[in-house]
Amino acid sequence: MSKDVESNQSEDRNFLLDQESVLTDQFSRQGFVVHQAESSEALDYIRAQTAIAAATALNMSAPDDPGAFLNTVDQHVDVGGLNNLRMSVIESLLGLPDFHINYFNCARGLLESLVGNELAMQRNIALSVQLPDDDGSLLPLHSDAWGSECSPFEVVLWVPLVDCYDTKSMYLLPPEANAKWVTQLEDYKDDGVEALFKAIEPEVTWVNIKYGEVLAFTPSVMHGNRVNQTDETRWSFNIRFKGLFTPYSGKRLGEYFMPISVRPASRVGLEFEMPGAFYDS
Ligand SMILES: O=C(O)CCC(=O)C(=O)O
Ligand SMILES: [Fe+2]
Repeated sequence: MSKDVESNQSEDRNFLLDQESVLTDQFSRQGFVVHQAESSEALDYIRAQTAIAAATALNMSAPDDPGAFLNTVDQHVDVGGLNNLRMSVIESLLGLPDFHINYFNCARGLLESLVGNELAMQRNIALSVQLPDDDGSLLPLHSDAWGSECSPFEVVLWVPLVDCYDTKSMYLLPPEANAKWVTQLEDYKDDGVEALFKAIEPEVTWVNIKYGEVLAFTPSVMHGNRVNQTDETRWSFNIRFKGLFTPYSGKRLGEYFMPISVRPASRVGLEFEMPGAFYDS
């Protein structure tokens, strides 16, 4: 092999556009990116449908101001009724044929930059509703990738329906700190995740995000939430996306994930059959 060919092969090329490189750097450094929603119509549709579904489940009429209604839903439901409300909202939203495309349209370009332009999307709708001071619906510190179900190629698109800040939001450990702390997990085997959280707490980033913005993060780093100590209710969706042709673990294509953007060259490739007479013997 000539010297030129050799050096070309070892070079790490980056043909990303400038704005893609900015997103890539942010995502690699922070483990997440917060971005303006790309379609306010799509986001408003999702919020309006969620508010209508919640009001219906609570035997109320559709609210004039969906954001204010969701933010103060603790005036209409208590901790005991919360899970039924959440499940009923999810069921209503799953009945909308255009929920998923609207959700994707909130961050189509962002996902294409961070993940790829041939994508699989989680079918189920994951919704968090966190009432003030409720310790019953917490997601303690974890990395989704620690379970055998999650592929590290997944990215979570987390969409809030209300402004989220402080303990009303969620936290993540940036990748560099995560890489350091994962080597020390063994030390916390007996004391548990609360002790681990206390140890990493000074290094976590709390995501400050307003309605109108979306968050994309890698669930391979440690993250979670705490008791919501604000006096407002958090409403957020978390739905996963991954490159269609990246490895699948427990969450399979056609079951947990569905293909949402298949390019024609891939269709040709997937449908191609080698004519029998031309097989190498
Ligand atoms: O919404 C949260 O606070 C945490 C979400 C989460 O753990 C996830 O989407 O993987
Ligand atoms: Fe998670």
